[in-house]
Order: sequence, then structure tokens, then C-alpha cells
Amino acid sequence: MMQQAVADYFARFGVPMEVVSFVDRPIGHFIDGRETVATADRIDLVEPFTRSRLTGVVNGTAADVDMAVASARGALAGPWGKMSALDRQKLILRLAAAMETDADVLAHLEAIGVGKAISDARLIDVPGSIANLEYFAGWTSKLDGRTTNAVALPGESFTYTIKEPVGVVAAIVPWNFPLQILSWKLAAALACGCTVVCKPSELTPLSAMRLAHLASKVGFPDGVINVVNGYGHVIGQALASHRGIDKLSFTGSTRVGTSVGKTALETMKRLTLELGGKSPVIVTGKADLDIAASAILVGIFMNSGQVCDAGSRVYADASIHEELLARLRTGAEDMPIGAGLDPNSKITPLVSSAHRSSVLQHIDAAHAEGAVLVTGEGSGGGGREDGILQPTIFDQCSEKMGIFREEIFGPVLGVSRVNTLDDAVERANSSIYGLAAAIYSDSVDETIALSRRLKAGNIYINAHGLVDPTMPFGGLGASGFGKDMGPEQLDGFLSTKSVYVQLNR
Ligand code: TXE
Repeated sequence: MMQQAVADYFARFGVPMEVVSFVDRPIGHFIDGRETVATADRIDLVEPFTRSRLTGVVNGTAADVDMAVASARGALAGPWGKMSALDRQKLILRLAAAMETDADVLAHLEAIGVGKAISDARLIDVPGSIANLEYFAGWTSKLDGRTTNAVALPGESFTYTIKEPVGVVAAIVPWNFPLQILSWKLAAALACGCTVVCKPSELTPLSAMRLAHLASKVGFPDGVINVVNGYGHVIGQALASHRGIDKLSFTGSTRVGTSVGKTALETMKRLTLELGGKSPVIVTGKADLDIAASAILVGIFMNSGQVCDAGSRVYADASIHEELLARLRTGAEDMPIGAGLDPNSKITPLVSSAHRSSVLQHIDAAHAEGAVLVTGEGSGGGGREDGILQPTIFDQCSEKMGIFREEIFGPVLGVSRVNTLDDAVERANSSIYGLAAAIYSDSVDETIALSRRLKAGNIYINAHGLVDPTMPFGGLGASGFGKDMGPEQLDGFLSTKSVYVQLNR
């Protein structure tokens, strides 16, 4: 049962009954087309704004993973594996349409689970997830191999390739964009004819469970989409080591991702790792400071900074450094702070008390290492009464400090003045990460030249954090490898078979 503080919070913001009834019950797994009754052993889900108990989710075991993998394998050999590409395409589009109808419920589940601003969930998370399914549905019927005219074979031959689904996919997803990042993996996997066992973060299982119910309702065969809930070191580890899983697509921290990757390779799984980031932002002397300041603020404070490709390190040309800083301070101090369910909020609670403490430790370290506070949390602060952290900006940062080296994953921006673009590029590229980078300048030559020199998988010019299903997303170095979205993602879920026919007559 949810605690009274949560019920009052829901009542204050008029949460629809459909959301309340979906949430206020023991949350199980979704395996073989149905939700399993959660066993007595459950993990408490805490609502981030009230910091009170929301409900309980099943504390899954490796045996539950076995059941889900068996069901996914059965679906591959059964109706799903036999289904035509066009019928699969129709089903994926039906799921997208069902999510459209269910959009407000899904947005509430993200705001309640993550603590994020419901305005972001409505504008970004849910529409982005739907667009991804709609885009990849189109690829379902276009995954052809090719015939080749062999160039070096003796005698007569007929040679061709065919594309086949890689098999059963494990999708392990973090808590910051639970629905959208799940859709990044699910859409391409389904388009390629794979079946999926999803593992949401134990903090945010609600939207994945809702999606699984919707998929079953629109006619997905049992076992195509499964959700197994529980702790990462139990369920995630079981998936990474399971011999019945052919491909692992992981999104999460670099720390966990490297360990999961090693385990997956022991059973030779195909692998995609979307990991952490510490993305640099270069503002040249030719930048439009109105555009730069507003985009930088979005790039670090959207989702309260809990974004993998957040632009958290700003290198500002000396000629505009002071003026940019003034605009960033004003913009940060004007950002509406409040509950995730409040449609006016932009800065909302972090996902958990533990995560908030971790961000506060980074802020204390920045103070101790000599970064200069421009606005936001002082040192030794505990955040506001409601646990929300104010948008925080430090100046005079350097790579000797944690604030310019480590992923903080919170509303904390570091700024440094630079005298030359060469200096900016060298410092930007000095990170172990390589997920994204942003450039602000009105000179096309300058932006294109800089985009070539920066080491990152995603480059944003005069904007931050744009996402589109046609564009592959993924980084370099400690940010992992492989791509989500874009046609580039498809090969990760397909096996290409080469066939030679020797014509001897
Ligand atoms: O990650 P965790 P979180 C990154 C972001 C940040 C992290 C935050 O940069 O570093 O994700 O998400 C499961 N074996 N990205 O805290 O802890 C866990 O249950 C197997 C990058 O959730 O790594 C959860 O489901 N699984 C990204 C998932 O792994 C384990 C975009 C992630 O958990 C496990 C968004 C274990 N031992 C966030 N331990 C990008 N680059 O696209 C935990 N898990």
C-alpha cells in the first residue's frame, strides 16, 4: 500500500485513478504474456518528492530470469518467429498507437517513478518513445540481405547473404529515462524479429510494466516482451551470464557496464554498452550568448542533470566568459523548482536520497578543491527541505578537480575560461569519456572544424541533447560502444549469413 503522504501528493495534483490503481498494488514480473503475482519478498519503491513508500516490486531471482528466457525462446520458435515482417510491423505500430492513447498515464508513471518534471515526461520521454517504435516499425520489412557476383571464385557459383534475428535480447535499462531508453532497445530488437527480456532499474519499474501490458493487449504473442524485476546484481547479473541470451544491450554506469560486459563475453553474447559521460561544451567568441546560455541551462539542468550526455563542463572563450556566466546565473536562479507532478516545475527531486547524497558529495568536493560557487548549493548543504538540489554553477574549474573529471549526474555545472580554441579542444578531449560535446558559435567554419576535432559520439551545435530515431546515439572510451537508434543499430540485432552455391552442371 502507498503511504498517506503519497496519496495526499497524488490528490493534490489530481493523478488519474488509472495511474493510482496501476501503482497501488504489488508489482510483479511480466513473463509469458502475464503479470506474475509478486512473491512476499519485495523491494520498496519510494516516491522521490514525498520520499515515502509508493508500493513494492517483486525482488526477483535467477529462477525468474530462467522462466523469462524460456518464454522468449519459445516465442522465437513459435508465433513470433513465424510471423511475416509486415505483420510484425503492424504490431509495433499498434503498440505505438496504444502508447499514444496511454500517454498521460505513462507520463505520470515517469514523473512518479523518477521524480522528473511531468512536463518533460509529456514533451520528451513519452513522445520520444513512441516515435522510436514508429520509426523502427518501418525497418521491419526492409531487412534484406544481398546477392553478390563473386569476384574470385573458380567455376560457376551463386552467392548471397541473408539477415536473421540474433535471437533473445536482454535489455538492461537505467532509472533516468526508464521508458525512452527501453524503447531505444525494444524498437530495434522487435523490428529485427528478436524477442526481449527487459530489466528496468529496481528504482523505476513502472513504465516498463505498463508497456508490457499494452503490448500484450494489442496482440503481441506471449513471450515476445518480458519484464523481470529485481536488483541489478541478481537479475542483471543472471541475464548477463545466461546461456539463453544471445545479445545484451546495457545502458547504465561505466562501473557496472564494464563488469556486465565481461560477464556477457564469457558466454559470447553480442554486446552494446551505453555508459556514462562528462560532456564538454565550448562557447567561442563568435557565439550568440542568448542561444548558448539557454541551451547550456537545458543541457545540464533538464531532468535535474540526471542525463548521460548532459553538458557539464563549459569552456568559455575569455572574450565572453563573464557575460556568459552572468546569463547562466540568472537563468539558473529563474528555473522553477518543485514537485515532479507540478506542471510548472523544471528542477525536481533527484531519483533517490542515496543519489542526492552522492551529488552533494561532489558539490562539497568542488568547494574543497577551490572551484568558485556562482550560484546554488553551498558546501556542507543538505539540499532544501524537500530534498531538491538547487541548480548549481561553479567557475574557475580545472581538470585537477573532480567536478571536471567525474560524472556527477546531478544539477551541477562547471565553467572554465579559455584563451584559445586549441586550449578548449585539448581540455575537452582530456576526459576518459566520449559520449557527447556541444559547440556554440555563429561561424559555420568554426563549428564544423571543432566538431571534427572533438572526441565524442554525439556533437550538438548551438543546441544540446537533441535526440531523433534516425540518429545513432552512443559514445567512445569510457562511454561504451555500439549505437542505439539509427539504421546503425540494426546490425546489432541481426546475424548476417553468407551462402555460397557451387553450380557444377
Ligand atoms: O546505472 P547503474 P543507473 C548512465 C549514466 C549513469 C547511470 C545512471 O551516465 O552513469 O546510467 O543509471 C543494473 N549486473 N546512463 O544508476 O547503477 C541496474 O539494476 C547487471 C548512460 O541506473 O549502472 C540498472 O537496471 N546489472 C546512458 C542498470 O544496471 C546491474 C543514458 C543500470 O544501473 C548490476 C542514461 C550488475 N552488477 C544513463 N548492477 C547512455 N550512455 O546512453 C546494476 N545493474
